[in-house]
Amino acid sequence: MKRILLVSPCENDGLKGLDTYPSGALVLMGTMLVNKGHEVKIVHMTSDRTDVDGIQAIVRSFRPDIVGVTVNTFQTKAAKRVTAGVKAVSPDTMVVIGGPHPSALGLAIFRDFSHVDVAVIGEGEHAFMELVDGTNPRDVRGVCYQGVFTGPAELAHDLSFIPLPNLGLVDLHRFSGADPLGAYPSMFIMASRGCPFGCTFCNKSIFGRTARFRTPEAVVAEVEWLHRQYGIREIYFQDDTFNLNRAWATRVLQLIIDSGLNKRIVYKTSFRANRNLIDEDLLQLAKKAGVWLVFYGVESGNQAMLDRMQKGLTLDEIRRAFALTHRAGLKTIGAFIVGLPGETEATFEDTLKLWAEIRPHFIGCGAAIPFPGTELDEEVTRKGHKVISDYDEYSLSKVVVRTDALTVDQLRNMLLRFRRLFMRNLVMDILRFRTTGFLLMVLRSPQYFWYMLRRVVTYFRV
Ligand code: B12
Repeated sequence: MKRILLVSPCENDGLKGLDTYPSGALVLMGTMLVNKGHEVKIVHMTSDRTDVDGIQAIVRSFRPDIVGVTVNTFQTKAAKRVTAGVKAVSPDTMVVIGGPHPSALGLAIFRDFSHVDVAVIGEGEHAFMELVDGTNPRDVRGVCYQGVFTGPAELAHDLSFIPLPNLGLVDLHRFSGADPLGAYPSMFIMASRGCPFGCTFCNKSIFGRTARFRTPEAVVAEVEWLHRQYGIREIYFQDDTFNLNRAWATRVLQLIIDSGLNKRIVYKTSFRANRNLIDEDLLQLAKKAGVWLVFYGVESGNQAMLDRMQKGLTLDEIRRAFALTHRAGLKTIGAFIVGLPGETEATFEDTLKLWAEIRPHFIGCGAAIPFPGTELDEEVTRKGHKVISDYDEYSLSKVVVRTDALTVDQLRNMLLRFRRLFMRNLVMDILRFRTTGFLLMVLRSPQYFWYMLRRVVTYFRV
């Protein structure tokens, strides 16, 4: 039996707010380790309000054999400090990192993370179990250590090893859920892995481009478990594309209806807007299954921009998907990216026009971020368009690249303009009861109300 400490570092701009959800990676691996008889502690620095001193104190008292740290590109600053801090108080503890950031960088990760013993590259649970079992990293596929990459690990074809999550390892009430919320508490499920599309801004280094699906029965068993065991009232199917395989999606939704879980839980999910993936029957079924909100990646209102980012989508398909979804009685979020290569004043105006036409109930609107391992990163680096290249400075609230036509200040102003327009519309929609369900939810949950108020205030900081 070993003691393992798992850490999700805070974001680069500090200990602010709450984490939306517990780290899927840490809950999954923590559960697998507990099921094997190990002792596990999970710390989310933001939600648990723990700084590096706090992590060191935990290391002193818990005396972990291994510390595992999950790292996405917005967590690099704290992740480095945590790995150094652990080694400072316990040099013999093995420090392992994994997640999108090291997976995209491979061996280059050690340039920044010199206190790390092993970096797990890509899908990592099996490699981590082997490391915990004491296997020499040399014999573990998919890891980097001491200047060596052992070669890519094979992706798991059969996802039935994924256990029911042990949320007893975290304090659920310290997580806000991804907004907008349909009910609280909210939790996410990854029902499939991988995405066959090739958007230039997306990093595919974890789950690759071949989609793999959990069985609909296993997915619905997890829904039931989360509700019964932990009182979860909203589930976010955070798959890259929940509607990629129609037969599979239909079966999941039908099982939710058959088991009555559509009456007890509400759902939100990510769909792609492609004509061959969306139709009225599927949307009606989703509605019946309790789905209240559908997330669509729209990105831009200019066709040449969509083509350039290899979105594999036309403006007409986007218009059709939003119209059908609203007709089925579902709410929508449209996600937009401002500042991808090719963006000009004119393409941005096209985006605003499309937004006004499709009228999503909510928007996600962020600056283009060149994550390592993406074509976007290659392009903006080649062109010298990155104004910030230190990952420790990356955050959701910063514009880090410019385009041929636009400066960072112009892009920042465009984002602010978009967000202001959206907020004005949202207020009008609430007054016109277009988002009644959302309003009721806010009133029913005072905790969420305060959270939303804070979000509105920070929304305009770009
Ligand atoms: C769910 C999700 C979210 C959720 C919740 C995330 C959470 N609490 O875990 C929400 C909605 C909050 C979210 C938000 C964002 N996300 Co997100 N999200 C995802 C998504 C779809 C799945 C992540 C997940 O849970 N997977 C399931 C778990 C099991 O997989 P995993 O975390 O990758 O872990 C595996 C390996 O990475 C590895 N591993 C990970 N950590 C560790 C640690 C150790 C010690 C070891 C050994 C192994 C290991 O092993 C795990 C098991 O195989 C991924 C895309 C994807 N398909 O991977 C994007 C992804 C992680 N998100 C991404 C981004 C960009 C964002 C946003 C910035 C989007 C935005 N513009 O708002 C925000 C900001 C997040 C933040 N604050 O930092 C990027 C990150 C890119 C990067 N280089 O960092 C991804 C990869 C999408 C992409 N393809 O570009 N996201």
